Amino acid sequence: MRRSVVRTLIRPLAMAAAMTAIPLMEAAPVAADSVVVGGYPIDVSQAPWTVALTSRTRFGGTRAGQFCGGVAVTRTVVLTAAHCLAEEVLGAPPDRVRDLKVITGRTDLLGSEGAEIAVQGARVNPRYDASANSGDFAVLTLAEPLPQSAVVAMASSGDAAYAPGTEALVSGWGDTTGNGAYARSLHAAHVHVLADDVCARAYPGGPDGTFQAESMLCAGESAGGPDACQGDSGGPLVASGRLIGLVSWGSGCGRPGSPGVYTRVSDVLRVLKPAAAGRRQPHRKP
Ligand code: 4AZ
Repeated sequence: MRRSVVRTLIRPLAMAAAMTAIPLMEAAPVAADSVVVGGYPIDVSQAPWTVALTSRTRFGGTRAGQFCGGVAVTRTVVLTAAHCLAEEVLGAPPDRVRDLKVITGRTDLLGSEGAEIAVQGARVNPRYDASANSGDFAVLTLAEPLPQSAVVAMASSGDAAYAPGTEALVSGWGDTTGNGAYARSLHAAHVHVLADDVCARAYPGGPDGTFQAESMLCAGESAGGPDACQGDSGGPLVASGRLIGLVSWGSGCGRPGSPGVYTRVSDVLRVLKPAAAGRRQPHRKP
């Protein structure tokens, strides 16, 4: 039986830190029954689309201000989770956080490789529902372009990469233990895409949250183990060389029967497409 624990939903690193200051009875046992989140260190060149979302003024410099992940989908566009940009996290709307940056091409957050690029604009999905945690994505525009080699293609709906059983890689600088051990160096874990009915049975509603197949997918291992965790939010889940998910939520980390839940990237495309199509229309003279 799954223990009833405080939800670890919608809590990027900053919110988790804020919450540990609150002596919630249920807060302590989070992930105490989980195995170690079974990832391994990688070099950023193995998942070059992975970026760190940072603000040193808000989160301090010990981990270069990293508080969420993100993924480059064009040379100037990074996707992240909507919940990463919530006012409870940033303390202000994202356009008021002056040093909001992405770090690209850097394995060790405290190293100097790669580049730090300012976020010029941030748009939270207008259909994001924080209470259901659905539509959990935001679009960041960068002040300078990334190299094309840092960009990953998004998988459209119907792409075979979404098929249950597909092996996928999730990457980020989040918690590697489920107990607040945030990584300084980039980590990754192999997980398998799970069938929607498996995800719906894992998260049928109630305190652990509700799985919604239209806007979410879930991935993990039936024995538990490898999984995304706090601080990885907004980061990429890539299968067959294409982006299928953004780290979004889950009950604990790496627990058997509680797979990681991801924003479904085909739904991101569905929401973004009307805007992109609008921009492509030629200007007509009256
Ligand atoms: C979080 O709080 C979080 N195990 C992210 C991913 C998962 C759980 C929690 C998935 O940001």
